[in-house]
Amino acid sequence: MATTKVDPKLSENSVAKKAKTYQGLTSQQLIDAYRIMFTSRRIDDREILLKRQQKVFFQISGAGHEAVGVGAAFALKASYDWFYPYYRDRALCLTLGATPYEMLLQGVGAADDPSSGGRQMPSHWAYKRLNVVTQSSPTGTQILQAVGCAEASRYLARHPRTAEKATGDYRQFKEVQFQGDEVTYVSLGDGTTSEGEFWEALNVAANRRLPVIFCVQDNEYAISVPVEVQTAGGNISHLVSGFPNFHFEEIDGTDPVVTYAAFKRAAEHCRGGHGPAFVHAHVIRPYSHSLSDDERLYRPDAERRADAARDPVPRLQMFLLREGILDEKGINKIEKDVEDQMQADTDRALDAALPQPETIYNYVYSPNLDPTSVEFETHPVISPPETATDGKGSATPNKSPNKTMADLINATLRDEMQRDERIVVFGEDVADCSREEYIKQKLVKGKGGVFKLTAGLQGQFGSDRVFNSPIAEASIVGRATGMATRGLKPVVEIQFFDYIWPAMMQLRDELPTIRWRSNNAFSAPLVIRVAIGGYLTGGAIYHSQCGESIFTHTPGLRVVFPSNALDAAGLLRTAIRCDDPVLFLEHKRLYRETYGRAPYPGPDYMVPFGKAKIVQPGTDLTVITYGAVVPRALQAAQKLEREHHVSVELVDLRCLNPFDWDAIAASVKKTNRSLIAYEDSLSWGYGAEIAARIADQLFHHLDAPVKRVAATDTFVGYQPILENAILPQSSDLFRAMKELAEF
Ligand SMILES: Cc1ncc(C[n+]2csc(CCOP(=O)(O)OP(=O)(O)O)c2C)c(N)n1
Ligand SMILES: [Mg+2]
Repeated sequence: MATTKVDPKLSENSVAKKAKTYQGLTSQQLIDAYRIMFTSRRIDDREILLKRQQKVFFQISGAGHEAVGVGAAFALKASYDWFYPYYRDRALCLTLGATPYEMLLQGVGAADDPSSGGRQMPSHWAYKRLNVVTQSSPTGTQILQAVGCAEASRYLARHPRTAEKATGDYRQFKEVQFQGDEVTYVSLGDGTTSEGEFWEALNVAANRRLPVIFCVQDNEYAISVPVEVQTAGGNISHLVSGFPNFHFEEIDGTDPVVTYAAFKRAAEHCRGGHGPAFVHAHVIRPYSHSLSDDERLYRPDAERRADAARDPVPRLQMFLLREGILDEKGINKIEKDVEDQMQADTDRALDAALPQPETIYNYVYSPNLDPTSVEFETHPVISPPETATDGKGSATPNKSPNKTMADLINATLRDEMQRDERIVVFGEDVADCSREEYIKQKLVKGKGGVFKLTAGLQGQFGSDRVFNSPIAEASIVGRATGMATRGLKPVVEIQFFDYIWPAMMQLRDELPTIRWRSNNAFSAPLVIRVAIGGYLTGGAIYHSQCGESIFTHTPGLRVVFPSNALDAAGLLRTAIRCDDPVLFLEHKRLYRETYGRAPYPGPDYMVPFGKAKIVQPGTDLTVITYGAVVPRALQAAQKLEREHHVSVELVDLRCLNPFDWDAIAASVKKTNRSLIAYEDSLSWGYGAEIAARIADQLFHHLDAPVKRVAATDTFVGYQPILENAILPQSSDLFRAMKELAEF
């Protein structure tokens, strides 16, 4: 925190008032508060000037929100507590220890901008050393992550060994720190309380009594939309007051002393383990929403004048004068110091080196651990049948050594959880039984997932590590992201791919962007297991969808789609041990299929990402596919061989991002014909990209057009006649292969 020792000659009154404190804040702290608040406002003014000179490219101010930031930061601890601020939190960040120079570096987009290396707009704070976690632009996405961060604090306090350094996987690169009683601060505007994720977050925080302080900075506007349009009844405090376990404060957030006192009480409640806190701070917005907005279009002068009368910066100045803490000279000295420093910082920032174009690919993925490398390539170690794991415990006698994909995923989860205490598993219905006593009293057997993939994990590892979540997919992914940012390894489940969409903001704008947008300061490696796909006979629209291309179209996310039990085990282990976020797609139809069963390949079996498998070699044409189309294509290929002596090379991609271009190219160069088959609807599907690349890069090797077989451009119907017509069948594949061979 910046401190100003005021010359006693300039401010004799301050000496006289030295002993007095203000809700625990000393005179010197109030002087510091003024310096910081004035600095914050002047950085905004400087950025506005620089924007007009086209030296910065965007500006959004913290004006009017300075007092709440300073008061909150005084009550909390930098580099100890955790912070998920939003863009108006300039003064909070300055108080925690960020410098004006660092902020100006972000404004100009400098290479050394510590928040993002020139990748994010100004006021998108991230200061690793201060535990200020990288911030994005979508309103409200930070809230669930903050909840996850608080959950991580709780977990680490209960499982301290988890924080120890380990080698041989992502843990080597993920330092974990915790204090035991740290709190997580998260802030948002009044308008942002309209987002569903806000309510999901309050619900979880209340229910789990998490040490998180929600700070709603209510300036009564969300761009041009006033608070009464956002919030039923116009006061968010009234709406949230029914949540249990909370400590509530509704305060004048233009007063740093009032704010400090409120945050002290809030932090005490959280640190004591009583639950979360909610601080509703009434503030003002003296500048327009951002420099792209002109509030005179929707706010009359009188309203703006009324706001200005509550401006926290002149108010604190008056307070200091009135209390005799500073005199006019003292104020002038502070302000001049700030202005001089600002000029020097601005000059320096404008001279700072800019990021170079060749750096754009840095930190899309982990620079430390490459999941395509040989480190992730191991061989199966098969136990004799009588001791092989059957997915329900390693010692259970076992008739056949061949296990289903469901069994091997379950067994892999068990072994990995055994090996790495940072793994937590949660999602809808994943626990055996939330009411533990029913299990303990042997009244029930337990569920463990609607497909039973997580069966027995809660029993073996306890309810801290395996637990149910509310039906709130954004909360599953958002909380997991917060936990992973802190160093845990959540392996969460989305029950059906068809219901992944509430989590889409987290999946598109948050999780995969964290490493890149923070220039590698933060990362959130985790695994999201998702049951996907059709061929269910009766699954209909909402239990049969694919849609993987939406996620392979998202940089920063690894996407895996195994077709058999052995690959599922090996790829899941790679997903867990690697240092990137992974979407692990499990085909429901394959969970218990006879095709592709295998013995458990042992506790270290891994398949590297981006390595296709040649399911059968061939010479006449190449079929590139994955997932549940693999067994259907194999059946078609075998029939074609039998009946027409056409030799098909069948390539199972196994991993969709990264994918094995080398294997595709080698095969197409050999056969000169290619068919891409996928279960998703045809147009814009995953195979479209593969087809385009083959056409582009292998044109001279082709003897026939690049063909595709996929689902129709419809949804999946319930009646089996419809489902069969919609999803690609073995007969469709047979026909297409035959045509291609005859071309
Ligand atoms: C999900 C999402 N929708 C819309 C926007 C555009 N947007 C940016 S700030 C904002 C208003 C936010 O208002 P409020 O939460 O009251 O915060 P304030 O700016 O007033 O501090 C909007 C609509 C966005 N960034 N994210
Ligand atoms: Mg607002």
